[in-house]
Amino acid sequence: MAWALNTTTPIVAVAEFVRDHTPGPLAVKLVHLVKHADKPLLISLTTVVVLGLAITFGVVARKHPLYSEVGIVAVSAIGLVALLQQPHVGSAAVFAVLVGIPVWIMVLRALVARARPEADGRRDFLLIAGGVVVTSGLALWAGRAISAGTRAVERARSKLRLRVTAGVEPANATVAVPGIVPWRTSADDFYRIDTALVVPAIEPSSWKLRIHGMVDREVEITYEQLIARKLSEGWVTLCCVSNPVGGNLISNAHFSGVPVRELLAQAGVHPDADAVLQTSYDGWTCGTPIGALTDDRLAILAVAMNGQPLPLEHGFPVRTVVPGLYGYVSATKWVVDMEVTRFDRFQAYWTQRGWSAMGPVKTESRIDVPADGDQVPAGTVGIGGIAWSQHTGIERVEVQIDGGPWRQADLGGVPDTDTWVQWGLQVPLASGTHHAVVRATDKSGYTQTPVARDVLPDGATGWDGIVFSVA
Ligand SMILES: Nc1nc2c(c(=O)[nH]1)N[C@H]1C(S)=C(S)[C@@H](COP(=O)(O)O)O[C@H]1N2
Ligand SMILES: [Mo]
Repeated sequence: MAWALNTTTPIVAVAEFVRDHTPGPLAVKLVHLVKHADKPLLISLTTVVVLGLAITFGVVARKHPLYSEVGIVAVSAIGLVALLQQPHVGSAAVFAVLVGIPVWIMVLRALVARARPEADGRRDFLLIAGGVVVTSGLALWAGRAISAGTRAVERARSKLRLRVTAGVEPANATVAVPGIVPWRTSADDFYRIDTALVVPAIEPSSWKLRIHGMVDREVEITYEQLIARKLSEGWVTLCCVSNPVGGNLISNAHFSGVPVRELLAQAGVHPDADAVLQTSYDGWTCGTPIGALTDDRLAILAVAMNGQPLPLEHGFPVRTVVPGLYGYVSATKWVVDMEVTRFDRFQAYWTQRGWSAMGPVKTESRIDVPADGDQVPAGTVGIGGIAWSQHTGIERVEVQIDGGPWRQADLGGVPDTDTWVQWGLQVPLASGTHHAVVRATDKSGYTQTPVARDVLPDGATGWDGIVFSVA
């Protein structure tokens, strides 16, 4: 596949190898907490390590050429193993490593032989410079190849004209407390979580999805065939399982796509199957309960978000969206494969690292205003935020101030149960320090537990609280 040439490079492959072999809890820190900074960081670190090795081999080559040559072969072998573990190995990258080994060794031999024995300092310099040039060249080539691939796909994306809408926000979605996060999240502000060190660049014309496993007949569908079908649309609030209480790994947008249920029906799912193992173009996996993909909810192969083709970092050209489930068990970006199977037959990327196989979203609420630690003007104080219980719906939100009675907040409008809801209330408060906590009750009658639990293994619980002062 031609486009695979552009995104897989030896340096990135080694960095991804490191990522996948990092122990679970640390990997979460890397992927989820450092967020975007982890990606350039890991790639830069890998480059620095390779650079250090190149310099070391150069210096060692002067006295012990054999050691340095063995070192080069060993490091290149690690690079090759890392590359071959990638789901879409570009032949250019493999070629670069295979050709790189003899070239690097020959360059070192030539440098050692050419420099006059009495000019030791100069020879060291040449050997070190050689290593720096080799590594920098590799890193530069990697960077160029990646951005060329991304630009080509951005061009293809900008030419698409999809028959989708941006959706209309419910008239009363926004409550009268300024400072709450906007009800619709723009593509730019939408939270981003994934393991991809380099955003996959997939030409729509090369994309296809394969549905196989415990089915009567395999289904293969291209991008062109997918967007030619009738598209379903709706508002969905996506949430990350590693969103802590009060956190912002949650966003709401209008999505358009083809119901997964229709394609599964076409394939004919066997009655004893209970899971779909989804795989992304970059080899990430997740397991989704078949029930959530075949009932009447808006579980779709999404092609657009807020009326535009998906941004590359949110899964272009096609991702899965399933209301009511955390992203790590459902929302596969760059999805290319769905295997109908059973939960007792596989483990997916995060379940291998200690996270729960099942990931229904937990009912939660958050205070956006006042911000924790704020000082607000004297008089009536506006308190507000969001609450969510996707696919169950929010029935009631209550706020407790200074341990007093629970006061019911006003709720903003929602189109259905799949989105977050804004809440707000106005409270006259005396000057001084106050604390407030919030709790939501969902439409099943469940009221959020005050028991604080961490995000691992299946999502945080507890009440969000703030301390603020009134002037
Ligand atoms: N290919 C791929 N898809 C993925 C992930 C990933 O790492 N790789 N992360 C998942 C997780 S944990 C979440 S919370 C959502 C986040 O989607 P977003 O980045 O569009 O908000 O994507 C899901 N889909
Ligand atoms: Mo997530």
